[in-house]
Amino acid sequence: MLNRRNFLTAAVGVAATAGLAACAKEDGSSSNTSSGGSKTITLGFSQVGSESGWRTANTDSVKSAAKEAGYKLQFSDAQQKQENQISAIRSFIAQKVDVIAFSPVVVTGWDAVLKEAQSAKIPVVLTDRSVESDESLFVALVGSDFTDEGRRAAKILEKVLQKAGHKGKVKIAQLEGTTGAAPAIERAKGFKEVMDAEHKDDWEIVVSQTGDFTRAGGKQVMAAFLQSNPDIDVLFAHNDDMGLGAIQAIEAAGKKPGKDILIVTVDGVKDGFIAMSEGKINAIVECNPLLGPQLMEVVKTVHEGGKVERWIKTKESDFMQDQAKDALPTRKY
Ligand code: GYE
Repeated sequence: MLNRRNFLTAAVGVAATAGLAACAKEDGSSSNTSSGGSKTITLGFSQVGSESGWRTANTDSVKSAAKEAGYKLQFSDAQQKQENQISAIRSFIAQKVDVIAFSPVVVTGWDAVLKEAQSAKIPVVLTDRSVESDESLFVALVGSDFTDEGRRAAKILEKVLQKAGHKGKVKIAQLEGTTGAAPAIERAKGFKEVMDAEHKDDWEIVVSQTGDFTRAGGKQVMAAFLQSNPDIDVLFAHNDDMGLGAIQAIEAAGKKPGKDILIVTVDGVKDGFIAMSEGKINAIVECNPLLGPQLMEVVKTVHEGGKVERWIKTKESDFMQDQAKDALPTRKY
């Protein structure tokens, strides 16, 4: 996975792979030529699925940005299954697309298919999530710093606890994202980092399990958490959708979300903001899904054999409950 330490070393790999992109043009394996001599870029994009509001917004952003850029987009939805993403990538290679972009459902298991893309001289751009692979196998990542999001969640929880006047021990339930996915691993890591450094004595994660980034998962797992640990003070959900599902479970158990159980989530989708404006979520760490325009720029540069930054991040903010109502009308997703 990308981190600040290997950021620079990786830049060397970019130059090398950007060179590959140039080769792809020279040897004619990119075959889409439109009138006027300029090439229509064909982009193969393998999406994770449609598990959350974030994902829907991300898909819309990719599709509309590709259209705007005038690219031919081959879009494939993997329904949260790695094997579907691997077959989609293989089919993009067989079709000789110009560039492949994908949002890897989990971090491991990509080397073989990425090597096939490299042998076919098709550059690969990661979007949203990273992989644990040989870094020469992809040119760039367009996506957020999930470890930092985890840290931000812990920092904003400090404010939430203070505002709620919570004193003493804090029993935390964590709803994790998809097991093995970069945002699940890294959000948990960033949160724990702050917790271990600053709240070793007062905060404790008493239960932690995956809800697979879905509302249904969040609801089901939270119901089980409440059975085993009825005295939970805080819920940290790795995304809004799981938090929204958990709210239903909390209400069904006769408790008040946002009061009896303080809730911090990640993403900042509209439904999350609505729940926050109703007082049911206490704070949201924003993770921007509108990656389409930046992705299209990277695709163009890579296709032309140019250099791109290794990790392209978007600007994100944190929101407390009292900001929800004002922010709601201008939320774009
Ligand atoms: O937080 C979650 C989605 O990878 C950042 O995936 C993305 C995450 C997002 O299902 O809602």
